[in-house]
Amino acid sequence: MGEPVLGRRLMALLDLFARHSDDAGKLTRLYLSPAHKSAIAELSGWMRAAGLAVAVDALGTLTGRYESAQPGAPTLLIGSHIDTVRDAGRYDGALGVLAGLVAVEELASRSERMPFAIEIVAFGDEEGVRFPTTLLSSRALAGRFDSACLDMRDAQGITLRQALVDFGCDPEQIGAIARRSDHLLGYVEVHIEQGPTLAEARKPVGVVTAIAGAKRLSVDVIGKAGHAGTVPMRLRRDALAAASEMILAIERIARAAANIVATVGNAAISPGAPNVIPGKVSFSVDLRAPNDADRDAALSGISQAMEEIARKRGVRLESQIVHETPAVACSPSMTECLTQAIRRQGFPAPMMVSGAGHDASAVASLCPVGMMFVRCAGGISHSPEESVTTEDADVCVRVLLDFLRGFPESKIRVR
Ligand code: HGY
Ligand code: MN
Ligand code: MN
Repeated sequence: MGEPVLGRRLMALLDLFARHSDDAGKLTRLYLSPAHKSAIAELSGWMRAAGLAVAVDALGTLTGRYESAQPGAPTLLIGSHIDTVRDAGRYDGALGVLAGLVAVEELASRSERMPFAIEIVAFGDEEGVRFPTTLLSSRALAGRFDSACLDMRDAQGITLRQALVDFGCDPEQIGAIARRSDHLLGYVEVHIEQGPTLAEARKPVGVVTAIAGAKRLSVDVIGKAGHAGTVPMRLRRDALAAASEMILAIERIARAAANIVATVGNAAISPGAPNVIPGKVSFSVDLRAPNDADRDAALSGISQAMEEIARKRGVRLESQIVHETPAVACSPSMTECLTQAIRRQGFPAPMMVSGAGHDASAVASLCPVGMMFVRCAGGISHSPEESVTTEDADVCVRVLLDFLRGFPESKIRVR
């Protein structure tokens, strides 16, 4: 295998891109934050330098368009997200956007045009860390933006609507983001696996056949605050003790099921003083399964258990579903094209189901989606220890180029 020139370029861009963070000393890039703003400014410059036409939509999604040799040709989208979790790794999301950019840079350097246009898409909200929902930008692209989200507030009480205005976007233009499916060939997302399968199998890339569905709950447990020194234990309605029992019940129910994962990743205690019995606890529940029926069965068990605990402890339970993404199958033809490109590049193409959610889940309602996973060390992700090798970065760009050059003429028609 020759010098990993394309891999080196991709890793260099990823290292530069990782500087755009809202937290000193670690990588946190929240939706519509100053880091998001500076990230799309730098990415726009790289896109323009490669000859792409750049645009930012009303939700802050950045796109870079590389025209086809044929006017009016359909468009292939290549994208992922550029927001991150808190104290994140630098490859989750950004890898898929920048791998697409490096591939188009290579085409442009050879003045090579495809029989379709290519648009690199950098979605601003996939993680759903800042606002209590997720996939905002990709759902809007698919014409499924829920305007009720505009009134959602972040931890500082800022509404999505205000955050968009502060970012320089016009919420009134969100409806214009939706794409027409008849001009799209499909959407390809290159993403780190975020699991150990490829690392254990010693394979650089894999092909995703399906993406697990997810439901997110926002749970409030309302008890009664009181003096830590004077309220007898038998008279307490301790919101934190009740929430803790609920969280252990959630873990027990998920462990008992074969293919369920449940996570309580966020919790807030109020009033939050060491000498005050907690009056209210709010926590998130992230619930996933490869199929929606199993996930919903687990959700029903969890809801019953929480209600029983609330009754027993005399606290009030308020639980609402704040986000739902159905399990999604990737397009068999896009999957086949990716598989063939991987094999032409001389690598095995293991088929995989993604336990992590991705923008492809939202875009799948708009056009055929395909996903390629890239090995990450130990499967570690959502952590600064997340890492990818230059050689695997090189493989993913070369496979992407092969996929583009080998995209079957028969599929290149305006649907
Ligand atoms: O949570 C997820 O699965 C994705 O990383 N946002
Ligand atoms: Mn991701
Ligand atoms: Mn992620």
